[in-house]
Amino acid sequence: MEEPFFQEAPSLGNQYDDDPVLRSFLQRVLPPDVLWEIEPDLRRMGERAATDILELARQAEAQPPRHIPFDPWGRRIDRIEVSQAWRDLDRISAEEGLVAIAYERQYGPWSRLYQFAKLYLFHPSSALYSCPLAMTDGAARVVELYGDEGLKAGALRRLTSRDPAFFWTSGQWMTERGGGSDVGVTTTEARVEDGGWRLYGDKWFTSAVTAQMAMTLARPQGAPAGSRGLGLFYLELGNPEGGLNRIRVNRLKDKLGTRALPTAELSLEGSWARPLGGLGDGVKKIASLFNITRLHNSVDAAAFMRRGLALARDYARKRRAFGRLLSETPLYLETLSGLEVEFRAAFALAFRAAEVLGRVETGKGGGDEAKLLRILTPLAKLFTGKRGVQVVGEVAECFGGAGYVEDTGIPGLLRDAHVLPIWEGTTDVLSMDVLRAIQKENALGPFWADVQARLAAVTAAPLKDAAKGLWEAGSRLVAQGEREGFPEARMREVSFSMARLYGAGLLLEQAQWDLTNGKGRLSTAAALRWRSQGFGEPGPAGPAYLADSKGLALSEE
Ligand code: MFK
Repeated sequence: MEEPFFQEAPSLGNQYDDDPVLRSFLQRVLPPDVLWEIEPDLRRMGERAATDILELARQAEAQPPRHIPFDPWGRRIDRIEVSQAWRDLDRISAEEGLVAIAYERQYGPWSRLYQFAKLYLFHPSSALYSCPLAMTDGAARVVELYGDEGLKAGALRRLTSRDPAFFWTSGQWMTERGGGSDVGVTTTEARVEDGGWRLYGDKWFTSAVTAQMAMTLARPQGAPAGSRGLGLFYLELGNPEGGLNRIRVNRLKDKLGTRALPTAELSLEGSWARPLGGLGDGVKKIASLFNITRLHNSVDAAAFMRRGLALARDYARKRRAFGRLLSETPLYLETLSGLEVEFRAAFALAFRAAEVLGRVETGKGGGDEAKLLRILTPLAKLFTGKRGVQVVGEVAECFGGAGYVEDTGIPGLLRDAHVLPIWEGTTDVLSMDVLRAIQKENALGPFWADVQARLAAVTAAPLKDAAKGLWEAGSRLVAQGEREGFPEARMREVSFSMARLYGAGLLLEQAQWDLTNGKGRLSTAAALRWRSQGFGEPGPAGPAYLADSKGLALSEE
């Protein structure tokens, strides 16, 4: 009798060794002695991400958090029960220095790249423990910028500790019922009571509610409306008696994905808090936090794409259909290669932004680099988040029906990826942030100068024409913006064009370096294929065009 047919599950190897894109990028940008020092650690994380950490993530997903509002005797306790695996992920995050590396700055401006490379390996195996770490990192940056000496000696040391018993994570409570985007309408009030500040109001999306502290926005009594009247406040979740700091947990959200991550609706009922850096300009201050979390989001998006591709690639070598392996099927390979090119562009953008962040925050980048970072952050976030969902969706299809079956793990990946374009600002909000960066910070000039610097360095024969074409397309886009300004209605299109243009420059730069170093066939193919997608200048957005858009959007003739 013929053997019954079973499909073989895809498996993961060492996630560092199996990632030529990451390794080649690090070889290009890091000084050799830095790479030599950190590589064993990355390789170790690459192994753990495919073994013990991955197993903890599976366990954490299988045991989602629970809200226990009352004790058996009727007292309100609002305890959040999480799995042992979730607690282990917290311990490992501290031990591995996933936040600490960035603040120890042992490798100066390259510490950020080291940290983000490690997080990129960790994230897709972490059941989104990467989310509390992103907020912890952002909170550490805010304390570094605006905190007083007490907070620096207290909270900052904890947020950046490698000792699991001392390590704290931080939440970031920005969203209220009035919205996650229009933060200026925050209604939580800060009142002076008992010689300090107490907060009253509701917070609608508070992830990582098991953190020890949080950064939040509140309007001091009598302060003006709008974002300038808001203050940025630090608070601790616990009180000295072992209960909560006058915080009521109304419920945990039942989310599409990120199921291991406790996200709550909270009421602050007089929670003790401290303002950071004076009372006003809350949105401006919290921007230093969400600019960090937005970069985490970008790196996480690239990491999800890469994980999906690693699984699909392994599957292609095992799965037979129509008498041949998928890895011998031209159309399947074409589809996968297109996804790989998307991933490479997303990776390049996210890690370039991380590289610039490292330079700016260690004082190595000048004013123009700060402006470059200002615009790269929303560009990287909006582009990678959106493309992350698309690539992971395609990956699910690569598995056929198996990609739709829960315990293969693929649906979980797809659900989790969907948070990327939403969390820390939607695609439209970020497109408007690109406009803000252009109009308020004059960031278009430094952006274009940086693209040009990359293109000017491309000298290898197979790449030169592409670089020239890009230069021309980029010049037209920038000239149009400088001449006419960019209309709000076209900002998504403009932002994606800018992201694709910048990504193209980065892919060419990597290909040039690879060719100079005796490799580069694939990075050349990736750069040329990416380039061939084109970068149209945005069309006009006059009244007739906008009226048609509205009619189509709202189905109004
Ligand atoms: C991982 C799992 C997660 C679980 C599920 C989560 C689901 C999602 C839950 C959520 O709700 S996430 C939503 C997170 N929300 C955001 O990320 C905020 C989105 N909104 C924005 O980013 C808006 O653009 C913003 C609130 C900043 C706009 O506010 P305003 O009141 O219109 O601000 P305005 O006047 O433009 O800016 C105020 C100041 O901040 C200005 O400085 P000045 O006072 O000097 O003029 C701005 O330049 C500055 N600013 C704004 N954005 C900035 C910035 N500075 C630096 N970087 C930026 N990005």
